[in-house]
Amino acid sequence: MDENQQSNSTNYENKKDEQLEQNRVDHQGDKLTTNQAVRVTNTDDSLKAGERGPTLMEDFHFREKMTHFDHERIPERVVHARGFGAHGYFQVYEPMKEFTKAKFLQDPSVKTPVFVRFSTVVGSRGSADTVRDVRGFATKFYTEEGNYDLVANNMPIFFIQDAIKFPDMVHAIKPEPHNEIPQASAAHDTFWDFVTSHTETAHMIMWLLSDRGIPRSFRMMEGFGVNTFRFVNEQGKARFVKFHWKPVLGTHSLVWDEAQKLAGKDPDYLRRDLWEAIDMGEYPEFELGVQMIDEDQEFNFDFDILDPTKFWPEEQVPVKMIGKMTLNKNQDNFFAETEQAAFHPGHVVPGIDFSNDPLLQGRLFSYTDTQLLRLGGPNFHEIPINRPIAPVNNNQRDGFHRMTIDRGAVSYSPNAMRYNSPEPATDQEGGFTHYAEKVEGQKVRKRSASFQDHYRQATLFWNSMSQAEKMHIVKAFHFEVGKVKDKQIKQRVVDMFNNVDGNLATQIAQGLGVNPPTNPGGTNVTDSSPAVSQENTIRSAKTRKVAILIEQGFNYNDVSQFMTALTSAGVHADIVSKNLGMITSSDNQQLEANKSYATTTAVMYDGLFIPGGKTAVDQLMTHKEAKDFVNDTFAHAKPLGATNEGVDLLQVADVKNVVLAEPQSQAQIYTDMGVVTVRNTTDLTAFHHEYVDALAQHRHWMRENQDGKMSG
Ligand code: HDE
Repeated sequence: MDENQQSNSTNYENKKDEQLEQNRVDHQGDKLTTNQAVRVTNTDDSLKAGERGPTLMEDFHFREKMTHFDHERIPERVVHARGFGAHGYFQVYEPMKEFTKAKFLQDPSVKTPVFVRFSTVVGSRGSADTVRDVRGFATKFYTEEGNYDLVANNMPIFFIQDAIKFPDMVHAIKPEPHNEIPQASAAHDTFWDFVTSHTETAHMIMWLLSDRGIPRSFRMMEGFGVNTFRFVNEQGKARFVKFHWKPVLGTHSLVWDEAQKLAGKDPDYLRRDLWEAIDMGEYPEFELGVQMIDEDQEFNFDFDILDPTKFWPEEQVPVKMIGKMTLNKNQDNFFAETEQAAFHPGHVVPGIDFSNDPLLQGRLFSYTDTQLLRLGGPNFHEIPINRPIAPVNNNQRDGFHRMTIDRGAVSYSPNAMRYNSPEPATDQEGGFTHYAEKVEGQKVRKRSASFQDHYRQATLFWNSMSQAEKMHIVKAFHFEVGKVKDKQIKQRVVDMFNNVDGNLATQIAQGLGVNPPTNPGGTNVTDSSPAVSQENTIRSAKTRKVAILIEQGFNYNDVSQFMTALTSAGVHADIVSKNLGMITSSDNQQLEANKSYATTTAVMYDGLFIPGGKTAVDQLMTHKEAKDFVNDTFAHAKPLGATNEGVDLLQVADVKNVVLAEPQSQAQIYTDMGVVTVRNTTDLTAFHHEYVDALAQHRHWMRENQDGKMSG
């Protein structure tokens, strides 16, 4: 890379930020004004005829302040209402010329600015982050050739095959209209009535009820473009393509009990996690991958590659990693950026094109349509977060909230008065030429016979799950369908999923109090796709969060060494105690408890550590909250560590069937099912290694099913 290139690319990365900068205001040291910039002397009292008299209409400051407030809300998104955004950049690894002419996928030195919005689908804007749901993962690339939006989800398939079913599906899953219950949940009659009337949903239900439905973090979530697109190269050669985001930290999930508790303890859990990570400089990274299928291979699969209820198993169509996205800047203003961002799967650039996937085709209509209402008119592309960096030139004019001041008399095309400006571009000049796919057919309202198999990939997914993942799916059925009131619908669920796997259906029936299938069934699919199991993901302790429980008289050496070890492993710690403030150790050193039982609980952490110090541990043993901390951490299969007398707390809590360091054991480290203990030592280096390793494992599922106790 020569110096020029370097400086160009650096400039490009900053371009969106520079553009946004023109709209940013800090109000630091300014005088308060009206929207007409007239200075205001008092904003606490309205203008009255006498101190106890009526407010006067001429109080323009009151009128303006109140009117603006009255109009502050805009409609929330009809789906994906709750979301959270961040800025960053994307860099391609190597030129993708062979496959696509998209300019932002050619030069590894160019950092293309991006804005990403993560979301849940069903809940309203104020709903909890950790509900069971699909997560949206929408990325706007501000490329030199215009905006490209990759509007993805964290599951690779969808509930339905044809977009015309989307309003029905969304009506069924949203709160029931007569009483608006339940919020942000699929656990109700109308949804399962819909599911059992549409067997095409079977595969997506398996994903939704799997651990994918409750991600640990937006930073630990895969993204999938779902629909089949096309890559088109300079020569006009096209390939079918599916897009993937793979998180560098691996794909990890919460367990259901934890997700439910978090919804109450910290409804902002996922947005806070993202915000804090970026704030601390731990920039989330995602690799962009593509699966490609040549046009002449279209019919070589035992599923239709245009069917959005099917994924392309990575073992059959490998994912080629083509670049990486880094999120390195938090938004300045939630409303201006996250709330006003308008994504659209039809925002493509030359080199990326559509397929006839019927879900995609319908999506192409819906997004602009809904944004016209939500953002109040046809000029929402001018809102700073939506504005391309590339220049916008056309003859569109007027409409609500027009910002651009188009000069001159001409606003039509072609024109002679302005020498036909702005003039259509040729292919060579970067004009978008639609892929010249040959299309012919009779007008029919029909679905292709190749879309008829609704179960085989659902079986494939089930076969790919580990024992723990399978157990979580069954438990999720018990919760979701257990909440359904109509017994016939419950029975229909069992009967429908008997087509996926007889054993699964039998287990579902057990928890629902309905009949197990008389003839346990399933498809004839026996293979699996290891890539879809989260057991096979990347594991890392980096950016994880551990709670350290202390009381007066704690062992300072145990804590300080542990904290140093965590820091060097990239792990964060909170000191938790009954009360906030300074806590004194057995050797008179002080540490500040930055969290108390009142302000935090075990579900906020990835792991727990209990240091020694007899006086401290004796007190902890009398605290119900300390035992709850241990029990929840254990039940949620998270790593537990204890040194010296700290182990005593585990012994009086519900840590069952685990080998722990005994009081007489001399410096021997015991690691059993993610519980790491040691006694009678001050040298803790090896203990720290074991603990960080247990933390990197994310969860220790072998603990589940201990005397029937399960967390999921
Ligand atoms: Fe969306 N979807 N969707 N969707 N979608 C919207 O557009 C729609 C689908 C996705 O952070 C809406 O601006 C139809 C699949 C994301 O702002 C709406 C169909 C995938 C987001 C809409 C689908 C998505 C949306 C609501 C076909 C994964 C949030 C607000 C049946 C690839 C974007 C809005 C953001 C948002 C329609 C299916 C992803 C109503 C008709 C499949 C991530 O236009």
